[in-house]
Amino acid sequence: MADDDDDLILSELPDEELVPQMHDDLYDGLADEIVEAVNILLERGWTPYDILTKALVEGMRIVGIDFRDGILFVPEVLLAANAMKSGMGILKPLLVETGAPRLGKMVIGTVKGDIHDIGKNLVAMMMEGAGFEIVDLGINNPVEDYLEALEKEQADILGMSALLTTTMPYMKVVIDTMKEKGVRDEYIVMVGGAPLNEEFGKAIGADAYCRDAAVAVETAKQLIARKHNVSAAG
Ligand code: B1M
Repeated sequence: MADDDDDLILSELPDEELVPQMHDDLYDGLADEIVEAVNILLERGWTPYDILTKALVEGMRIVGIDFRDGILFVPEVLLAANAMKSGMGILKPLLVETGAPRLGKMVIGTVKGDIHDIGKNLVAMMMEGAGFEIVDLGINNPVEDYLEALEKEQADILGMSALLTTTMPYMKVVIDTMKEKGVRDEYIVMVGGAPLNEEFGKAIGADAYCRDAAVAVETAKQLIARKHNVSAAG
């Protein structure tokens, strides 16, 4: 945001100044600075989750407000997204534990017509860290891609992400198609994305709406446990 930041030495800033500086650097799409600051916070003993939520996700929230208000435009937001991804790249191996017993398998992807993937990537990352196996279909997925992957991967969970009010209704298309093909009850369906809410999740017939990545992990654990209990009882 400011030009007089050129001679700023990030490592000399205390946490309470470094974090707002990261929000500014994310806003300005400065990937190298974000990488440097993430490493500084890690060295200072911050948990990867706190860095993710307090520095990166919060910074992106601010970007979103100015994007909405017409202060930032697509090219600038793409740079911010790129900087966010650079930071997430460092945190990913730290969030994704190895050797944990697999809790279940999730196919996840952003729906047709929608290319937003940061939130979906975060959910995938956190789910993997919690012990789920993830098959990430990326962005812009038609119903056929979801159905094919669910069957091929023998997945337990379908996760769908949508960030646009114009693409979120496509989630219902996917769920309705699953019903038509008689496979809806074979899978847990979880949905998320900024414009969704609990009510929408219920209305389209999803098993759960997840407000954020942490909620997605907790919800998945609960629904998987319930599914296993039901199959054991049956
Ligand atoms: Co777009 N965009 N964008 N954008 N963009 C929004 C979504 C918008 C709200 C901005 C605004 O106006 N304030 C607005 C949508 C308005 C609406 O529909 N009502 C918007 C628009 C309009 C557009 C375009 C149409 C702009 C244009 O071209 N004129 C265009 C559409 C392109 C398309 O998809 N067809 C567009 C393009 C882009 C960029 C490409 C520039 C870029 C995306 C880059 C990328 O993703 N690789 C972009 C970005 C970055 C945003 C904002 C600023 C940030 C989104 C983000 O990454 N948030 C966004 C504003 C905002 O949301 N504040 C905006 C951070 C992320 C961590 O949060 O994705 O919500 P989120 O994910 C959370 C939860 O929602 C949840 O957990 C995540 C982690 O906690 N969650 C799930 C998400 N998915 C889940 C799936 C689950 C569970 C939980 O499954 C189980």
